[in-house]
Amino acid sequence: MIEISLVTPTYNERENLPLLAAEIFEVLASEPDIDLELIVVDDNSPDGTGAVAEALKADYPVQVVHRAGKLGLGSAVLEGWALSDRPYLGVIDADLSHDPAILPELIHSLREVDLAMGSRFGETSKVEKWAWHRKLISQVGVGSARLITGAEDPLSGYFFLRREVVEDFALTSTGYKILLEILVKGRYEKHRSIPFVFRNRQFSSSKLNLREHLLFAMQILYFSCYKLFRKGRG
Ligand SMILES: Nc1nc2c(ncn2[C@@H]2O[C@H](COP(=O)(O)OP(=O)(O)O)[C@@H](O)[C@H]2O)c(=O)[nH]1
Ligand SMILES: [Mg+2]
Repeated sequence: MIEISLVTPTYNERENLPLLAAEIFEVLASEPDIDLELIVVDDNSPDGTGAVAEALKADYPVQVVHRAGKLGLGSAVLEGWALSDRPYLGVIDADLSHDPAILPELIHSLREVDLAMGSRFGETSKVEKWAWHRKLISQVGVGSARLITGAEDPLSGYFFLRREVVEDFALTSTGYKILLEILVKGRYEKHRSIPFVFRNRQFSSSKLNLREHLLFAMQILYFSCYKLFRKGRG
């Protein structure tokens, strides 16, 4: 039995969250060896996502963390994981862009690897029509992060790991892209990338803004130095 806590951070995902939960548990209905609890971490969404999350408890194994205000995606994930004592942990966006169809493959991978990532850039991956500027930013960001980590999609927000991978260090990323920091600092030997179709959100809007992009540029610099320094010490 694989016991896993899957965190989904939410900020204004009232329409998306119930659809996500339904999709996840429908996919897992035919996977008797996976025992998954969904942990929703909501930052007091003005649209009432918090109450919608509470209502899911009637139908599914769901826990809900309510935080006072918008404190960032990365910190929401960490707070969700902190609530769990299960051996396996994961993250999925609530906006339906991360297709639950690959959940069984991602989760079963954890029998062989320490870290399993949904990848937007594999041979059979697909990213639905992105605006040109989003594509450009993504390509530059992914390109530099790939150089540092060697992973196919180091900025994916859809991934699973053995808890030991993140136990020994304090993650400092509170905003986006905690996977990058995990790849740089985490304790893992093997990782695997599984392609999926990245779907555009249908409801509400992205919270990725200029501030997050600048923060990310700083992180790339910092992690490059971190890696160089660690290598230098052997
Ligand atoms: N709890 C919490 N969730 C957030 C925050 N920012 C974004 N999210 C959630 O994180 C996921 C990814 O955010 P999204 O805006 O879709 O980012 P994008 O896909 O990179 O454009 C979604 O489920 C959001 O609701 C935040 O500050 N707090
Ligand atoms: Mg999104």
